[in-house]
Amino acid sequence: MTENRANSTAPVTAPQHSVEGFVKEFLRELHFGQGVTLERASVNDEYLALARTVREYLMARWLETVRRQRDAQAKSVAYLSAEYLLGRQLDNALIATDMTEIVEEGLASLGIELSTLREQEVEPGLGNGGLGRLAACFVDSLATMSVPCIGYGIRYEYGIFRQTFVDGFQVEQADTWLTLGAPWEFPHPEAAVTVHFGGSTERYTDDDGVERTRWVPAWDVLGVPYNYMVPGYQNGRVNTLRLWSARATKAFDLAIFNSGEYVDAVRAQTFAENISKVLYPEDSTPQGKELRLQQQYFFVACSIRDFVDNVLPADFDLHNLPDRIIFQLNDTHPVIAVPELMRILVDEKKWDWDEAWAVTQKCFAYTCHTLLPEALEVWPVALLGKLLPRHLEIIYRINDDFLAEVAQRYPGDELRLRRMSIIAEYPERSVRMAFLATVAGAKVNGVAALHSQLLRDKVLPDFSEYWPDKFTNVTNGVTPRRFVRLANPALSELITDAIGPGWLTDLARLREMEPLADDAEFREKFRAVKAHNKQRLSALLQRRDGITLPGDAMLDVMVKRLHEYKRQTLKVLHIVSLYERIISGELDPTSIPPRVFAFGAKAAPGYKMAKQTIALINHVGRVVNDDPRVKGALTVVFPPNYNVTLAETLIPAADLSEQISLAGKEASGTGNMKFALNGALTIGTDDGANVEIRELVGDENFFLFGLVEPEVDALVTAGYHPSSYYEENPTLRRAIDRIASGAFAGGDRTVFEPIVSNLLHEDRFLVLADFQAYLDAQDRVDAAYRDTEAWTRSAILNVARSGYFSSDRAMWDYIDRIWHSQPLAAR
Ligand code: 26W
Repeated sequence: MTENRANSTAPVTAPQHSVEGFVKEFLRELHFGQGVTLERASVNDEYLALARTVREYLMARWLETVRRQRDAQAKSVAYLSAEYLLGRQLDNALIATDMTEIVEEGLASLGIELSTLREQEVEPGLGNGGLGRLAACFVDSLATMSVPCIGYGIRYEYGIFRQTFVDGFQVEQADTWLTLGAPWEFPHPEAAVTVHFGGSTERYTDDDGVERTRWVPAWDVLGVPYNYMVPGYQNGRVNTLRLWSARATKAFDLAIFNSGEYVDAVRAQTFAENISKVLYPEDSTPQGKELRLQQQYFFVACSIRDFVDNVLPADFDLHNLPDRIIFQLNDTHPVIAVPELMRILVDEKKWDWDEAWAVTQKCFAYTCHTLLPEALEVWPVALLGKLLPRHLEIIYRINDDFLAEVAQRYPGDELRLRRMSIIAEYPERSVRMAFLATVAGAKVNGVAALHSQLLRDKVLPDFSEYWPDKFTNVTNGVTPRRFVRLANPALSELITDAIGPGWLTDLARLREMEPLADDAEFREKFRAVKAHNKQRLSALLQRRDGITLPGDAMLDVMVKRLHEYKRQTLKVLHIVSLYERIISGELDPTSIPPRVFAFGAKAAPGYKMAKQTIALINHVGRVVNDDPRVKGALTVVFPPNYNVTLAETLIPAADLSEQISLAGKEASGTGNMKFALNGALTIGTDDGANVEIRELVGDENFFLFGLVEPEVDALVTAGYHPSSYYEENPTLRRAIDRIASGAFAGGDRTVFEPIVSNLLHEDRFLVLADFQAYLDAQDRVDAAYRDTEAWTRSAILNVARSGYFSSDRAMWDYIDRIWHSQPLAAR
């Protein structure tokens, strides 16, 4: 039957790659897909028809890629990530298929502008920040490199909240990204898998007389897969991203419906479907909420089930699993996959424990994305045991075996056992997910050189001593397709004119541009690109938010999640200090280059200090922008709802990239890479990937300031007293006093009092200690900016020397150091 079907399958062919072919297909989609005529079509009708037309061009490639991967049975990467911050799909698909011109022309012939339809797309914001965007860059690279990969995650019905400002304060709104239609997804309800929760475990003797355990769950949900295309860049490949959506199971409702409790049954349905309802907006402070653990187990259980039952051939011997798969754990969020695979092998497949553990240990690798101790996930044993009783038993057994091994290597070292135990006893008995991932993973990596070093030395020192070879570094990267080609077409054209198009898949080739930094004509063109991008940004902000940018100013940008360790407050103090020095007559505003300070940042809804900081930026902005004494010299803008789409217009326009986290706190950063690749200079601390950026672009093209990590450590150990900086530095004191005076809150001293008193009495992230160094570095920025030719030269060198930060390179590093998989042979 299957044989016959395979033989009789007609080849799937894409529509004709021409303007006429496109127009025909587009109108067909409009008529038969949307059910409207061109005269009556809304912008949304046209957008949906366009999206469906473009995906038809990808379809043949997708089916072919899946078939080839199946045939080859090559080792695949399963990227397990609770977040994918994809950004808009349309333009990326057009670039991947090289269709932009055809589509532009075809639509124009119908009187439609492509740019209007582009703006209709609501981006899928299924992630919080860097970690989610990294996952999206990685799957893009793997598709472009023809490496077999499935991305697994959650199809949240509501992604990261939409941010609005009311009187300068953040107000969150639900992100209803699905309401106008979701043309990029392919739901497969028929392929749903069942996931169990709760209940208890019981011992029994199997047919062979072996004592075994089984899980008797209490309730279950269905996971419905939604497939998304991940097109490689003009290489004919399309990989799959499979996101899971929760539905109530039939059995579940039947039981309750039959009991006559109709309303309860419907409520139970809602309960099940809650699991994939909303993305947790917390970035770096895990909340330990039951629903979050449900989400984690839900998507991981669906994914492993899917891989074992659907991706592998029916007769596959699971002893060979490590030859076919590596599950890459994107932070600790999917780590519950470890006991899940053990449960399948031991309880369902009836393997011996040791046999199962040997295989499991080869199937996982773990990436850590943080250094903040409070960001390391722990799950209370009480909660985990209630939701996943069998998994808890398995974790205990893994821990017992592991600690027995450690005890053998370090006899009598009780303290070490306590330190290394996967189970923490204080303040509450709980499972340390990072430890579980480290014990189970074949490899553990950090995301920048400095981070990987600190991970070994500070976060997991006992483990790196125990398994020195387990630890490795892979510095993050970003996809040049989205963050240069798509976001910055003008620069892309300039680069391609200069060195040819090869750089887009081999970013190291940007080096070939280096000599052009000394070519006056090229510098002129480079500046024209920047100016063009600033105009484009200016037009967008006017349209989007009614924000007017001044004509000719340095664009100084800080965009990232709002977090104390990232130190947006330090930037505010810089602005307030300049403002205060100008209005007090100390600083002549015409003596400094005019600057626009642009911010973009969402705060976790429950993070008070972060939300206050947002309000402070907005309030400072209002006062500064309205004061004629600084008009033209200082402008503060903070467009709400910073997301991937806004980043794509903001980053290419930037002159200065603010990367000012406290040294030793930012694991890597990836925004820093996007800015450098788009020709901004960085002002930054010696932190995360800033270290590597500076090494590559050169000291003279980077504004370094601030304490280095060992100095931070020493200062904190010695006892840090922020108020002494306040007392000893009049510039700092005047800036803080101005905030404290209520000058930015209509005279009300209470509004920003928490920020002021936090800075003076706690200042966990050493803002005051780095203040003067930051101001001095900003003076160097001003001086450098005045020499236009030298600045442009530095900007060009930033682009030319940042090719290392391609996510393609990062993927090769994962392949070499962690996965040991191979790209599919070229056709
Ligand atoms: C609620 C729990 C939680 C904890 C951590 C949610 C999300 C996180 C993420 C790890 C936060 C995050 O995005 N981390 C960032 O990951 C980037 C990609 O590696 C790095 O570049 C950033 O430095 C790191 O902060």
